[in-house]
Amino acid sequence: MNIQWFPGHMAKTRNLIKENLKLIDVVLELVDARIPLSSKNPEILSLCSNKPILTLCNKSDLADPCVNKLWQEYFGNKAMFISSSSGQGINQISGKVKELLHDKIQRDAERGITGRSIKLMIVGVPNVGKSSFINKFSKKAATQVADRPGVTRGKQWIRLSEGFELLDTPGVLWPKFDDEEVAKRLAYTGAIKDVIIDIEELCHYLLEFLRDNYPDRIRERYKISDFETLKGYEITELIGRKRGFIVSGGEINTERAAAVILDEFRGGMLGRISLERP
Ligand SMILES: Nc1nc2c(ncn2[C@@H]2O[C@H](COP(=O)(O)OP(=O)(O)O)[C@@H](O)[C@H]2O)c(=O)[nH]1
Ligand SMILES: [Mg+2]
Repeated sequence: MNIQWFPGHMAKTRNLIKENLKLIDVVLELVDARIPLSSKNPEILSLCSNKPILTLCNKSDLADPCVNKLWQEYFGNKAMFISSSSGQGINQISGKVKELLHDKIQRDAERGITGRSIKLMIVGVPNVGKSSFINKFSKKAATQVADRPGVTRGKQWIRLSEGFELLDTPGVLWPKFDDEEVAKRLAYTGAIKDVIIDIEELCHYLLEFLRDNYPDRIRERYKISDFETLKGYEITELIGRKRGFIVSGGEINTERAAAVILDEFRGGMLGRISLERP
């Protein structure tokens, strides 16, 4: 379904990550807090084999805070909710990483190994915020970018405070493509390009989800009512009419309406919404 991930590309990414992993103590797996499961790479566990993984649910500022709480209970202490745009939660990451490595740090100390830096790598599917995260995380804590000789040429380590080092290039993982529901959720959040899924169809499904889960948001944003029993395409028409998206002949320009609705959803104008619950 997602044309940018043909098998050759996947094999290349897989090898690249495997190679980098040798140097890494903890993998930071970025997912989208609005769709924590759908935005996970299907092979993350086998890809990272024996390395500890800390799941960072990014864009938590766009997700429903009540649903974030449910996910936090579901994941337990293996996940954190953060926002790479506001910086929320970023300061707690280093403490969490040390917690995850507690046994290893203790073992090392008993053997007299101290002062080793803890090496981190970011992985995640497209558009979850990897670049934004690296930017924010390193600005908060970076002292310098080190070009380390001896490892793969050109590999850059960002030296952070408290003895952390972060690989400056993220591992770009492929999303799940076998499940249509998952593909739709990825498309709503912008992880899969619209060319792959018809935007009107996408909008209809989104409106039906909102009708069932967040009806007040539709009411407030689009000033429409009596849509609770309507189908997605009928709600699109209602909104299109309200907004005056009319073509000559008096028909509603549903394509334009769908594009605007999706844009507004992605821009956070419908408020904080989670598309997936535990
Ligand atoms: N609201 C919000 N937007 C974010 C956050 N993190 C990233 N973004 C936005 O998501 C989009 C993709 O981010 P980017 O860092 O390029 O993702 P990447 O493809 O994983 O590197 C950009 O428009 C970012 O501004 C976040 O925590 N909150
Ligand atoms: Mg990027």
